[in-house]
Amino acid sequence: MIPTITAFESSPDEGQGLARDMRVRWALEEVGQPYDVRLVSFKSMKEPTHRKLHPFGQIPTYEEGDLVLFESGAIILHIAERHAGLLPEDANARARAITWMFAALNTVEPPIVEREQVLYQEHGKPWYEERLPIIEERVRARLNDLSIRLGATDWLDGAFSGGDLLMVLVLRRLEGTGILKDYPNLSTYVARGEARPAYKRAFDAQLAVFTSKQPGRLYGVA
Ligand code: GTB
Repeated sequence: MIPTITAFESSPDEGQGLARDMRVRWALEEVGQPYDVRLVSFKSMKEPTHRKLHPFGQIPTYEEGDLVLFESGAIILHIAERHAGLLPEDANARARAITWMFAALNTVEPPIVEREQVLYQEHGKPWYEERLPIIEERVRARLNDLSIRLGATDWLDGAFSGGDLLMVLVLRRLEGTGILKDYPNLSTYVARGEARPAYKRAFDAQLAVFTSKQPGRLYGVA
């Protein structure tokens, strides 16, 4: 059965793969599962039809027959459990890979998202100048520990897994901030993820949503 996912009709990042449908697209590409995409507007996401799929009125969602899922982490885990390619066979290695999925979402991503929120929503507030460096320090503390753990290895725990998929995309949110370059092995790790053919297919697919809407722009031609 071909699953259907939802994605932004008009993503604020203009197709740079920062919206969370990218996680689902990449996972599906890694396991070789074709998928359909339903694009949703910001308005339609908040309407009852979409809220039946996603209680919080967000993307991504995942529909497969009778099954409807939301939360990108849960969707990746579902895909990884049903297809080879994102979780090891060995039970303990599998549990560790799942642990890294949670670490990406629960430990590394929160300060990164909080930093973005301070930057975009609290700019100009009286506390802004004081608060930003505090949050950046929290981000750096996580990156420092992650960098030490990753060391000189290619992936977090043996072969590439769903944990790496989520971690690479979480770290990508820091691209362009200048923070990641202070952790060379993490920069290389992100580049390694981005070099995977499945990543490229997923990236191109979500970018095509943006480029196809730009008059005079050809897909793949900036
Ligand atoms: N915990 C949920 C999950 O992991 O699935 C979070 C889902 C979520 O935040 N969805 C966002 C959304 O639907 C899109 S990904 N937002 C609309 C709303 O809440 O009304 C977050 C996102 C959006 C855009 C960019 N960007 O343009 O750079 C980056 C990240």
